[in-house]
Amino acid sequence: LVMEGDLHRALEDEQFSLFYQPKVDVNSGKIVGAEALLRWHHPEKGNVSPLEFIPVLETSGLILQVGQWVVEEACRALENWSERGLWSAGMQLSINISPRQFRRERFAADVIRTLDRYRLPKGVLDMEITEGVVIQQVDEAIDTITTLTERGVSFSLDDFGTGYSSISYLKRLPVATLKIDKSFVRDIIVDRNDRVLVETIVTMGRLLDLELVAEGVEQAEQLEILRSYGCHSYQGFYFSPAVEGDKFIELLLSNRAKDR
Ligand code: G
Ligand code: G
Ligand code: NA
Ligand code: MN
Repeated sequence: LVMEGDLHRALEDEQFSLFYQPKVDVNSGKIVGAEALLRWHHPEKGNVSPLEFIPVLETSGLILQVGQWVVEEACRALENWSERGLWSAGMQLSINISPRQFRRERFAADVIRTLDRYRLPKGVLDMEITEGVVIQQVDEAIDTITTLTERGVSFSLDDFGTGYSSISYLKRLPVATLKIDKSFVRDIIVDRNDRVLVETIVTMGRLLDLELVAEGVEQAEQLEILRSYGCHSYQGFYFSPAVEGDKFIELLLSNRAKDR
């Protein structure tokens, strides 16, 4: 059982870390970005799954502080990778933004201040949101996205297809990317319905000039199908799970070696 007190201490004692899962171009096989995923190592319990502790962060309101820590940590990582020449133009790091964090009035201002403090250029940071962030107050959500887009932050609609009215949000929200949920990818080889749904999402997304990222790719044959539909990039255990910072730098180094 995850307790709120443990999470307060986790923040103070720096028990949180970010792991990074590469996003890979379906054609070149090269890393084009990554998703940062929050990890918690409890001194006695060991690693606790985000599925257990993120809901507690949400209900306690601690997600506001932890979310700001994630923004900072992502900016620090981007600064580090850029200084080492590992983060080329066009690559993006995505962070997950929870609804409560996104809806806070000062959210955009805080993010912009952090980007400025690290002197990060436009185009390096992406935010993954779900339709939960816009379920009420769509106009406010559009304002927040627009303000951050002007500072060079892009937005991805996460878990696309699993919500209640994904298509109506797509019509209104100025996002750059659709992330096809892993539940559609899992059975894509054996389930014709999933193939039809994914092909339709990719076709629609391309016609709307959106970037398409497939999640949960575990097998070469899944990747092959996604490539044939025109999906741009993918994440999944087939290439790599989320890995710690040092390991991710190794992946970036071997990625750069592919240029030579
Ligand atoms: O890799 P995985 O088990 O970490 O992720 C589980 C869930 O936790 C996913 O739904 C993911 O979006 C969410 N998650 C991971 N990191 C963060 C984070 O930094 N902030 C928020 N709000 N959610 C996150
Ligand atoms: O909700 P969100 O899409 O942010 O969650 C990402 C989740 O997907 C994380 O828990 C991450 O560990 C998980 N994940 C990443 N790649 C794969 C994969 O190839 N297969 C499965 N089953 N899960 C994956
Ligand atoms: Na995500
Ligand atoms: Mn997702």
